[in-house]
Amino acid sequence: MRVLAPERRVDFAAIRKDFPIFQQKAHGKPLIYLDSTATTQKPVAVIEALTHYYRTYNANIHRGVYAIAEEATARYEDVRGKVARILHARSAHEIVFTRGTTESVNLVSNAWGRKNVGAGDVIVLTEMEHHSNLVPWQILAQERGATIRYIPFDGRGKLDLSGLDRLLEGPVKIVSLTHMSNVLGTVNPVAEIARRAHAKGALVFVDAAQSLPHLGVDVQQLDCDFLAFSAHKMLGPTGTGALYGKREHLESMPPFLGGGEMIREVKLEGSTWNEVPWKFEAGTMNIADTIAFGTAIDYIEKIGFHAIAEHSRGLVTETMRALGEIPGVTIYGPPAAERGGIVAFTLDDIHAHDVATVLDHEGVAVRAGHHCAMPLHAKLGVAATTRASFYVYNLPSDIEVLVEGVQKAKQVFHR
Ligand code: C6P
Repeated sequence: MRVLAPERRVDFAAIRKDFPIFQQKAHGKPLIYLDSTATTQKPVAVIEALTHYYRTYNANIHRGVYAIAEEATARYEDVRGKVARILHARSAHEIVFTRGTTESVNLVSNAWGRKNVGAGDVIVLTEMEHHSNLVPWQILAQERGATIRYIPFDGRGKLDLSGLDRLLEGPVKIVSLTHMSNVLGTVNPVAEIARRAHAKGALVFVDAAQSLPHLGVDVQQLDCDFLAFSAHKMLGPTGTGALYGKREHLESMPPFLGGGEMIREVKLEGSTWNEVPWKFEAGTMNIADTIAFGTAIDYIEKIGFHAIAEHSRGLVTETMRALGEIPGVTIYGPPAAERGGIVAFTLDDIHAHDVATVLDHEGVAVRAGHHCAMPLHAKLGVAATTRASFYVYNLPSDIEVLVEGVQKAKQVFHR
């Protein structure tokens, strides 16, 4: 990766060359990957970190006293420190490795939720949540006899906070919300919501699956109690991610999964737990992928979250302008200046899957459907949207191909 030195301007065209997948063709055309919200592509450094682990120091962590086991343990724990650094956590003890955002939500809804949420209690979510930050809370509420209240979506792209104080009245135990919508790109005012929730005695859980990769986050500035993200959405491998939790919460929670390594002492009569965060890391963890995620963090830090956010904003601005000029295109969500690198749209009454199929034949990979946000789509009044999303390897030329493809879809379906 080359970063142009004095002006600190990032050469995104050079960055693209670090991603081997772009040497592939799709339907004989150059691959234009516009589905980074689903998962990002991986730079060669991350792919090599995986093979380097398996080739040279593959061993289980926290167990062996031999050299390669100690190296694996040190490198795995080193990533915990990197995650704490990018999140601005107070300590690496506040970082629990998980399989990703979904598992992090389930960890808290089970371990914290079963201890702290009872009959008649209230959980506050929003109408723009991904199913991963909705279904686990629904399961908890059903099991405990709690109720869920939803911060409404204003229909144009933002949360309607006018009734928030009323929603926070009574035995509200937790407010859980997305920092950045995976459909609209909307960036929610989490710090303000956290301040108002804390004033009423509720905890705040932040789904940062999209915001961390696109904008960077600061857990102390947000003052959230928990925060979840997935490594695979920020250049890392699949199957790993993390939960941030304020240490006092993690310490007061019972374990989520039982098994090896999460214990201090096991007797036939009962067991005691390891200290945090290892209390929540039962069994053999995803060692290789977590270590390679550390390489992804190094790569991202060289670019800088600020540069990534600026780059995405530029691409989104141009996409919204160019798509907006095509008759029949409806773009959902707030103006470009108020969103991350995501643009969801419909084209006349052509089904989103049909639009995506035409684009696929042009080499353009976009996602079509409800994007695991069915309640949000119900609010938008559409069953499905076509979604283009960007990351560090996308260039303005990708938008030209996207726009030509959408025009072609219009012709194909004779509208
Ligand atoms: N959204 C998308 O295409 P996992 O699957 O655990 O890594 O992430 C779940 C998740 C949670 N919250 C938000 C805001 C998300 O965007 C996602 C994943 C992908 O939109 C896959 S459905």
